[in-house]
Amino acid sequence: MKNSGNDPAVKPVAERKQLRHYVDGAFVGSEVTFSNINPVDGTLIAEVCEANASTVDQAVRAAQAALKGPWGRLSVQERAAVLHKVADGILARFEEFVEAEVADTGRPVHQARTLDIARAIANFRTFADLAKTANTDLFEMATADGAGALNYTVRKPLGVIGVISPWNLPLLLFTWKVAPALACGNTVVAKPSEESPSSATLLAEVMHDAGVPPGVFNLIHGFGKDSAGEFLTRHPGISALTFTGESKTGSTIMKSVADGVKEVSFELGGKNAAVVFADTDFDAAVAGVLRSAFTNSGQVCLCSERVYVQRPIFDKFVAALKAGTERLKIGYPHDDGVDIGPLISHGHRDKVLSYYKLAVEEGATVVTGGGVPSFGDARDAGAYVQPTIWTGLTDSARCVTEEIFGPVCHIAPFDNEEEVIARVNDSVYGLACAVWTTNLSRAHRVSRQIHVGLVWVNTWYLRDLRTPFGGVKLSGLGREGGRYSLDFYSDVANICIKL
Ligand code: NAD
Ligand code: 6OD
Repeated sequence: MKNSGNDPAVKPVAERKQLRHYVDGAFVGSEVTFSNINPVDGTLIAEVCEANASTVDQAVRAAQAALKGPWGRLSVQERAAVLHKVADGILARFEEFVEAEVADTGRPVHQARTLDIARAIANFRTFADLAKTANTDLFEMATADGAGALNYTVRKPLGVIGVISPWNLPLLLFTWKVAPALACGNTVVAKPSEESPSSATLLAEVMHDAGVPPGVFNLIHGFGKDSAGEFLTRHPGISALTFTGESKTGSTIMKSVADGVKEVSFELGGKNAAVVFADTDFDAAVAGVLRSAFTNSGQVCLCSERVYVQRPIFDKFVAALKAGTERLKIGYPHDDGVDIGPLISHGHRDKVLSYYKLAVEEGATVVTGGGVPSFGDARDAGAYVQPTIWTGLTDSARCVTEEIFGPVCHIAPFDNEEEVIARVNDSVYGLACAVWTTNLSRAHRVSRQIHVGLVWVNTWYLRDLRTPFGGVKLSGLGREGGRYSLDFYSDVANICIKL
């Protein structure tokens, strides 16, 4: 919700917590702000400044200038040392980051500690070390005069990188792009989601204290269309745009950057499958699918919304997943043992609930869930939904083909490998798949035939940051992770020396 600076319905600006932009080494405000709402109980967390075109322009110009300043003269070892200082800075303020992430999203504190903030630190350390130790190619070639030539590649910074990130894993996904961009010597103008601006603002403080030179990291807040996101994607001063979010936003951004022929890296939506073969370790598969369907209230792009279970164990699997789902604890982020928090917002809850309704209209059997939990306390003003399982839908049902991004999965039976591979691949998306089997040959055979960027066998969301990450079809463009990130965030040039 946007507020004008003089709106009488809200407290005077001076009395409200305000999240500001960070541009050219200084925190700056805006006249127009919007409200950051806690999805646990609907309370106001802060007012967030919304960057206009002029603020975005200042940020991009500061980033361009910083390329020519001290940052541009640092060796990769010196840059890596600065990024380790940033990681140290997050570690030093670990619990503040946890609380910021929890306030914006309502996720369980345990998850914020073990996944979100821990991964933000790992992102800085990993890409600092990778950049420092990366090699480049060398090709010796023969020439007609017999003297030969040497070709070697060098990686140079691309320039100013525009980073736009979503709300579902706010700091994890923000730093997943900011860290390698900086490690490669670029400067950055980054926009977190309007739904989760707090941890990125803390990161700006950490960058400042770690001695990142002014203009190297710039943070702008705001929305997408007609706001900071669009102003950034349309700005001629950026060299590349890296984006995580919905597929349709990716498509809009692609059009925005097309005139300038900017490089893009897109991590987009998914409608991921889990495939459970009858030979699986049954308990492990149930626990695994419980995790892959409901982690972060199903708001992970990698979550399994389509579960295919081989017919001999179908009924037993549905019953076990139902029992596991009904044991999940829905609650306050700080409750002991809480598994499920709210969705990010009431707007997103409306979308998820519209699919809960649609599933019934499409003929689903609701195995469990399907509604809104009632607490009898402040959480009733929050954005909670019940974790939900459906069976009985056809493969063409909208609830089986469209990304819902909530704590929900549909379980369908299958008979053989060939059939299930075809059904998994029959999707406009191609991000991730989890395969559950104890047959090693089958694991290899099936994994290669699934048309996605990421296959997990007997596990889910197990990450080695050196590996390529990304999707095919509507799920994305390009790969990041390890040397794939170094390649994207660098201008790779060949130098040919005639000997
Ligand atoms: P979203 O696309 O609505 O927003 C993402 C970001 O883009 C936000 O910062 C938003 O302000 C900005 N934005 C929106 N419209 C824009 C425009 N026209 N120009 C420039 N910026 C614009 O996505 P979301 O709702 O924040 O995130 C959920 C989606 O992200 C889901 O579809 C999920 O699958 C996807 N996702 C994908 C991955 C992946 O790795 N593939 C990871 C996380 C999330
Ligand atoms: O773990 C990662 O590096 C990553 N990009 C995760 C994306 C999760 C989607 O919600």
